[in-house]
Amino acid sequence: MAFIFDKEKGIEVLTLMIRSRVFEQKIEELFTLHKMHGTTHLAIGQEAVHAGVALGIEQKDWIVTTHRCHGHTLAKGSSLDKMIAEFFGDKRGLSKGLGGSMHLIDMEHHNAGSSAVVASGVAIATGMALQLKRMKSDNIVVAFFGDGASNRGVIHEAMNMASIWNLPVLFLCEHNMYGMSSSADKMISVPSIALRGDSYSIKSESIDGNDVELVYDRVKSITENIKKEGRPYLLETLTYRFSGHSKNDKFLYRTREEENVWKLKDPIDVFSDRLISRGIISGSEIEAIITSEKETIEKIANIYLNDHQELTLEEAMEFVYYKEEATL
Ligand SMILES: Cc1ncc(C[n+]2csc(CCOP(=O)(O)OP(=O)(O)O)c2C)c(N)n1
Repeated sequence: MAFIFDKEKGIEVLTLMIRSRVFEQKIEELFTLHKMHGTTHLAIGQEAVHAGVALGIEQKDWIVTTHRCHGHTLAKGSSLDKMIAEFFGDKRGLSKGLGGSMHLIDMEHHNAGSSAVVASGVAIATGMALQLKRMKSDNIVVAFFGDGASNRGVIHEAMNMASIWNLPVLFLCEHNMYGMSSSADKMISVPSIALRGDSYSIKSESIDGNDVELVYDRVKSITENIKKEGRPYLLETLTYRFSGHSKNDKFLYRTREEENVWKLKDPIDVFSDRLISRGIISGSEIEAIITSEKETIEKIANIYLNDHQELTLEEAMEFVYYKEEATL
């Protein structure tokens, strides 16, 4: 792999990936201890996709995420503080404590949010791309979706429309090998989801989603092309969900051997080893980053554990029936 990041950027990217990992480990702990309620979908193992995409697009480019949205949201720039508050159902949270883990929205950071309805975000993203085109904006929208979602009709309709209307949308398939307990190789009719772009005359490719520099490099160049040509693109990133589908997953649908093969491709280990071999950072410096990130997250979590503030019913109703129109 070519040298993509310099020392400063390399350490920034590694720190972001570590932050995402330790954040999700803490969230898992808090859900297990019943300090947080509802359910949660972790993306441990998929951090290279989140960091690579968020850094490969521009700050004013939009993302629309999925039920597995923590990593996308963090990488796009949302505050850890507001995210953790949201998970606690606290009114200082990103969605004022009304959304929880699956419904994170942050318009300030050009994140139009996520939904529990699988694949629905792709239609929203395509509509946003239409509006951006009408506004003659030169920004794009990234529509995240999973391998399971790739079989839903709405994605096919969205790709067809994006193609005939020349919309600036990057269809970003985060192929983590499973849709709940269903293995992708038993559920998908083509050897590569990228091939589905051909049906809609959309250029596409499939890449290693555990290589953050590769994801960054491809997303940067694809985004520039979408802006230049005004055509959509389908990028499939191959990765693996180390976490369960949601809390209480017993992993009965896959083997420990398979997991161990993927553990050798852990995106954080791969990138750490690469930075160490380039002489950019040492193993003990990486350990220090992990410790510092854990301490920061621990401190923030303790604030909301000890001081819980919910919206009143009146405030919640006012928020739900929000009168101002959202603008792109
Ligand atoms: C329309 C719809 N159908 C089914 C579900 C139940 N469901 C939640 S997540 C999920 C699997 C999605 O798999 P994938 O798109 O691969 O994303 P991943 O969970 O792997 O990130 C399903 C079927 C849902 N939330 N919405």
